[in-house]
Amino acid sequence: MSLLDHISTSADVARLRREQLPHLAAELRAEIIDVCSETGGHLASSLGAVELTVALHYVHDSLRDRIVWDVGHQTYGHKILTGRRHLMRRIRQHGGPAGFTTSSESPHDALTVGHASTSLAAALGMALARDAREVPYDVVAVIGDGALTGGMALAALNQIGHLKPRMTIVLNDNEMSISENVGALNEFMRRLQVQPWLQRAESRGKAALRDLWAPLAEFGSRAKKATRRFFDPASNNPFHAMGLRYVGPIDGHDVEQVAFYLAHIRELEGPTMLHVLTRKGKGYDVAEADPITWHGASRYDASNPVAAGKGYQWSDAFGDAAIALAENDDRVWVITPAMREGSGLVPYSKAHPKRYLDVGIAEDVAVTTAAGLALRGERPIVAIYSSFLQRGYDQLIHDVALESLDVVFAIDRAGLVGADGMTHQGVFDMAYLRPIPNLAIAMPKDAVELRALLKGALARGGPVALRWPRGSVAVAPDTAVEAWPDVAWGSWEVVSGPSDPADATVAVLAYGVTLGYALEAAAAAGDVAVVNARFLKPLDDAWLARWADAGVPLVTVEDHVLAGGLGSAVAEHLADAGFEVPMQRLGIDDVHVSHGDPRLQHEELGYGVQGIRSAIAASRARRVRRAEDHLHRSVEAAAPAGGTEAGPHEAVGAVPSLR
Ligand code: HTL
Repeated sequence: MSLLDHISTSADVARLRREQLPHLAAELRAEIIDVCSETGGHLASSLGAVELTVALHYVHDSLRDRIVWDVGHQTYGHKILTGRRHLMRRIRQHGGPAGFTTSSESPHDALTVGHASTSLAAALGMALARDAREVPYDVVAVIGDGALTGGMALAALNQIGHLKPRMTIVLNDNEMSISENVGALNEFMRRLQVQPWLQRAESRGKAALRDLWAPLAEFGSRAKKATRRFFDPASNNPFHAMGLRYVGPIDGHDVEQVAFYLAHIRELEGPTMLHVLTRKGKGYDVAEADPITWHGASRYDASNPVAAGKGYQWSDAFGDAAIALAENDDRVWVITPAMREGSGLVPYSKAHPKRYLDVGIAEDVAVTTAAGLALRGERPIVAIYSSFLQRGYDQLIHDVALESLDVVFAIDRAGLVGADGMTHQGVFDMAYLRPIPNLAIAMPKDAVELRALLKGALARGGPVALRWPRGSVAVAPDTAVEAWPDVAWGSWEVVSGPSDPADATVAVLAYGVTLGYALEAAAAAGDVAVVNARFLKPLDDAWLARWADAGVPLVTVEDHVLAGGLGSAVAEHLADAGFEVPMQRLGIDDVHVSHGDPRLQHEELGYGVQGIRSAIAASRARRVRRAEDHLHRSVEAAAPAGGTEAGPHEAVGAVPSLR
């Protein structure tokens, strides 16, 4: 029987003998590799945190204490140790556990999370609450070196160092964000590792450690004296300067050592940062060798792991277009907040390294740096995921939009994103962008249109938000920028069915992925116009006026929340213009959508092919009804007073079932 078989909570880990901890870590690592081979997921980060996870559960109790994992993507081990082992084969799939810590999933998860850099502020709040109520529990934040690049994390450190609540901050430093970590703090942490005095201190710490283990809980004065040299050594250390006690760096894969320091630190007053060095992908050759590819793995054969190719993605289409545009115009820059790979920018970063900027996990900095560039005549493109742009909202309004600066937002992962789930859904951006004056918003239907819109956005000037979904797209033909087709700014296009409203029973307005669904749903119906409503702002007013005037019922379809999306925009516009047009709006209705297969979720939420078909049928029936009502009224109007039983009754009676 394995050790893991006996573990479903921290208390079970705490019952182990300390010599058993490395065995538990080995089992946990093997289990994570096996689980991810079936499910995919955040393999490399979870592997790097295995010893840390075991040590945390050995020293702390995640039911009593609050362990706040930053991002929460490195917690597969934590989930396995806390009663979710049997569910892990469905992690990130519909009905299975989330890929991040989620409070509603387990009381062991202190925070619902997925976005980076929140752990320190949340842990600070928990520590303050604890102290206010005088309840005895520990608060531990676990933050990666990547997440520490976020302004929120740094601002929280500033508060923690000021208020000094008792808490442990574990800095899990693997030198990597998703790609190589960036920034001055990162450089400082590299220097910390090579300082000879620290290495000496570390070996002293290790020697002391051997003497001090038994019993773990009893740290007499000898222990304290021996370890004091290692604790708090750095007077020129920025963490120290911010008011934290700093310990480390220590080897984060020596589980006994990590547990030793955690146990010691929990006895100390005030905030202490324990700096642990780990290796992303630890213990799995391929992931150690290429932690970037194996950061977010697709499923693989555990005995012969080969990273699955993803095919040509929307992100690649953007990256390729950006390279071409930057070649054409030396004012074009691309800025990413730590998402080089996900945003398709690896080739761009090599092609135009001087006009490429990774600012770390700092979306706010990405947006305002773009504002600064634009103020000096450059043409920045901020490549950003829809859900992460939420972090740059104030900057977008205050720093870019108020001055109407020439900044293009290349918004990736717009719509439901699948396995990453609730925290990463890109379904709010139009609602929060639409109210911003002079900001244009559009979504292309394919890679050719993406190019055209990107080129058009740079030509238009001012702030422009272009969005595209996660997933694959057909490669656009290899043509020079001058030959890229233009899109008339603000125009929609009928892509199938009648282009004259007089011939249409229903018009379906869709954009992005839903356009494909609309085409499929309307495939056999010659009277249904399917419209690529690619501009969300400005709407195609002229088109709308013509079709509304003809009274054609509209169905809007979007992979976005209904509140504030295309449907809302169209309804508001028609109401303001005095049209009364029957409308159905399909999209996400006031719910948070968790992880799952987006195609199935679109169907479930009523805006997949079936949902559109039903909406078309309902609109068609309504149209027929209206036509009959109209006919009825005109016949009644034409009939002589006290008229005969003939004519009108027949006409109305012919379609009783529709009433
Ligand atoms: N921006 C924000 C605000 N949140 C997230 N989660 C991202 C971007 C994307 N992201 C991750 S994981 C990750 C990023 C940038 C790297 C985190 O690096 P860290 O941890 O050093 O903290 P490591 O993976 O163990 O090295 C996800 O979305 C999962």
